[in-house]
Amino acid sequence: AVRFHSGWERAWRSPTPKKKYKVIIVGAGGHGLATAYYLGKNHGITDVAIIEKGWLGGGNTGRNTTIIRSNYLQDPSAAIYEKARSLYETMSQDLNYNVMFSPRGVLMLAQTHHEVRGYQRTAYANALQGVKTEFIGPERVKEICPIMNIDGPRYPVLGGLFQARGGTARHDAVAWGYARACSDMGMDIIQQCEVTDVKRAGGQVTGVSTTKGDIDCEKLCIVVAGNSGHVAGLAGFRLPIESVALQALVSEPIKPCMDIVVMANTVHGYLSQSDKGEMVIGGGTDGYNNYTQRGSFQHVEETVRALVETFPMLSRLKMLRQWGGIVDVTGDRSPILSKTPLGNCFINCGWGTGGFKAIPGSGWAMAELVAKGHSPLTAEFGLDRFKEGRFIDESVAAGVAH
Ligand code: FAD
Ligand code: PYC
Repeated sequence: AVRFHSGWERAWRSPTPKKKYKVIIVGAGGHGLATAYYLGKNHGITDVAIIEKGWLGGGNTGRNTTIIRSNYLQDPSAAIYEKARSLYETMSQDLNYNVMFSPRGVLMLAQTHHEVRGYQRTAYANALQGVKTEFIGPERVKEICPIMNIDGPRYPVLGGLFQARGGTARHDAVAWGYARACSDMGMDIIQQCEVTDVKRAGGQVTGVSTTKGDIDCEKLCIVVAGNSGHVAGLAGFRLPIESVALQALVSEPIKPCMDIVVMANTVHGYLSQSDKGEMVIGGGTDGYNNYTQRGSFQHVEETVRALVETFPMLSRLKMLRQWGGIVDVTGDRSPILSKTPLGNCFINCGWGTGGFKAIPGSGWAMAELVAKGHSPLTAEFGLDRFKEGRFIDESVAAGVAH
C-alpha cells in the first residue's frame, strides 16, 4: 500500500547541545528564531544555539490572531513595524517556506469622535513616515466589509484607519520557516530545554545552566516574551514589564464572508476569517498578572457580546476553541530591544499584545544589535528610555485593551 505520511525529512535537526556557542538565544518563538536567522544571513554568525523550554513556536507565536500592520503613531515604531511588514511581503520566497502571507487589508474602526480624530492623526503621521494608510468614511467601510452593521445603536461606525497591505500570515509557519532555515545554516535548536540560571563573571555573561546541562557562550540574547521578567531575574536585573494573559477564540467554520481584518477597539474585539473558514476573534488582556497561558472566562462573553453589535451574524455561530498566551507589557506599550547591565547580554521583549507582526523586523534589528552593538532600528527602544522618560507611547496603536 502507498503510505503518504511516511518518509518525510525532518525540517530541523534536534542536536545534543555543544559545550559552547558564540551566541545563545533563549526562546524559540518567532522573535528568537528571526534573530538567529538574520545573525546568520546578514552577519555571517552561525555558531548559534536557540534554547527553548517547550516546543518551538509554542509560546505567543503559535497563539496569536496573526494580524500584521504597521499603522503606528511614533516614528521609531513606524520604522520597525514597516520594516517587518515589508519583510513579510517576501518571506515565503526568502525562506522557501509558504507562510501564507495574506495582505488582505486591516481596518481599525472609529466608533467614537475621539477615535476619528485619533486615527486621522495616525493617517497623517503615517503619510509623513512613508507608511501607506488612509482614513476612510463609513460608506467605504460598508463597501469593503458588507457583513458589518455600521448603524449600531450605541456605537455607529464613523470611519476607520485602513491599511490595504496589512493582513495576516500563518503564525506557526513563520516559526517553522525560520527554524528550518536556521537549522540549515548549522545552528542548533535545542527544544525541551529550560534555561534555569545565567552564569556571570565580572559584569559579563559566561553561559547558561539548563535542564540539559551548562552551556557557555560569548553573547546571550534573551527573547522569552511573557517570561522576560523571570529570565532577566536569573541574569540579575529587573524589567519594567508586566505579564498578563491575552486570549483568542475561533468559531465553527463557515463559507467566506469577510476578506479583510477588522479591529473594533471601542466595543473591543478583533475579527478575521481563517482559510479554513473559522472566524478568528480576540479579546483584551486580563487585568491581573498571571503565567498560566489561559484567559479568564468572562472575556469570552464580553468580547463576543461587544462584537455582536457590529457583526450581528456572529450571534448564530458556535465557538469551538479558546486559548491564551502570556504577553509582556511595558508602560508605553512599545517593545524593548536593548543592551542590558551585563556587557554581552541583550534583551528583546515587551512586544505585549502586538509582536507577531514585528517578527522579521525585530529579528533583523536585534541581529544587528547583537552582532555590531548598535542598530538604527533599535536605538530608541533601549531600557534607558524608562529612566530618561523618553517613552514611545503606542497605547492607541496597540489596539488591544490593557
Ligand atoms: P514567544 O512566541 O512567546 O516565544 C518565547 C519563547 O521563550 C517561548 O516559546 C517560551 O517557551 C520560551 N521560554 C520562556 N522561558 C524560557 C526559558 N527559561 N528557557 C527556554 N525557553 C524559554 N501580535 C500581533 O502582531 N498581531 C496579533 O494579532 C496578535 N494577537 C495576539 C493574540 C493573542 C491571544 C496573544 C497571546 C498574542 C497576540 N499577539 C499578536 C502578540 C504576539 O503573539 C507576541 O507579541 C509574539 O508572538 C511574541 O513572540 P516571541 O517570539 O517574543 O514570544
Ligand atoms: O497588534 O494588531 C495587533 C493585535 C491584534 C490583536 C492582538 N494584537
